[in-house]
Amino acid sequence: AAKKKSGYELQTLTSWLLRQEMKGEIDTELTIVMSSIAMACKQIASLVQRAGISNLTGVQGAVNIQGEDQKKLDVVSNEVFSNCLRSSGRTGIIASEEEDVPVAVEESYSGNYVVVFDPLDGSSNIDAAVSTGSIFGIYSPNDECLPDNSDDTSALGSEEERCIVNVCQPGNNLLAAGYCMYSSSVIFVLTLGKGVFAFTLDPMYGEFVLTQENIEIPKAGKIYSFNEGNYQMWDENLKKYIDDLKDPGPSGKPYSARYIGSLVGDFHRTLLYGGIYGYPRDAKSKNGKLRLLYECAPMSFIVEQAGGKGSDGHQRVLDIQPTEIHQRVPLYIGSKEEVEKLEKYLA
Ligand code: AHM
Ligand code: MG
Repeated sequence: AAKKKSGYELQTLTSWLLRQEMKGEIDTELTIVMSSIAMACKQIASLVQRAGISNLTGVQGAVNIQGEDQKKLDVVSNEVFSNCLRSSGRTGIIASEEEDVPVAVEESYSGNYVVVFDPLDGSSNIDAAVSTGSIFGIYSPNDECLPDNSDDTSALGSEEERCIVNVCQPGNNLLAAGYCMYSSSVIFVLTLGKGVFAFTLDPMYGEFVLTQENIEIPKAGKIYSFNEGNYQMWDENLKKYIDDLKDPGPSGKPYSARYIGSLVGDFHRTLLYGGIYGYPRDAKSKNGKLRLLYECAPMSFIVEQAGGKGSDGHQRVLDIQPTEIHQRVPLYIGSKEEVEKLEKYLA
């Protein structure tokens, strides 16, 4: 279970990051990228909280590349995230769930890191003030593909191709990943590849304060989180798995169902309480709904850092080599034993 920070020593995200830098866990550049992401999350938190007041509820009128209605807040959050990353001066390429293709940051502001993000996940919940979140992952440039300044870069094809190649990296290459949940508290969860840390936004000071260190997900947990409205369209072996979870068995206690419909909220609960979250493939959506780059890979990196598992039902999500930027994959994520049990049913 997660250790709670106790005592009087308050550590802000900024001072924690600087400490990681001093320890040599991250370089200055990455520290700056992380701070700019935290800044974006604070701005989005405030936009989400005031949405009903400032007329930011409802749809924008546009449809994104994936055929989904964009909410006003999807569009604004995307701008906030991408502006913060650009002005950090440390990102080279940014890729968003809400944009058609990844883009190179203009030269004068450009740095090295490749950042993928979903600026506002679960936005169907927004108009009812239910939890939402932002998700991000940070990669190094894919060296084979990045031109160095002196070389002729024409062999690399268009800039768009260069960006896509740099973004299509397997989750195994992630340097850092995290999310920010906009809920009854605003919580920023982060891994730099050495454990998972959570920071809570103190609304009084506007600072993220370290509240949990080295979070460990319970090995097992009796909560499942699936959109069971899709049950009829699921594969038979998945139906059998879910049916068995509902069987009270000798203990007389079946699993409990919890589903918000916001990956960040459903994942955060799973991380702390244990259990399993799933977004399966079904008869209509052969690869499920969630995006490998912006949702499944970052969350899988975090869950593994907490001792859990992230799987597409057959293999580690982090091992999947993306072939398209908006690629979808089925996702089963959570406590190690629960994900392994599910994999046995699907085998
Ligand atoms: P979004 O990125 O368009 O918000 O969609 C992703 C969301 C996840 O947060 C959530 O887990 C899932 O979609 C819920 O989908 P459904 O409504 O089909 O259950
Ligand atoms: Mg999303």
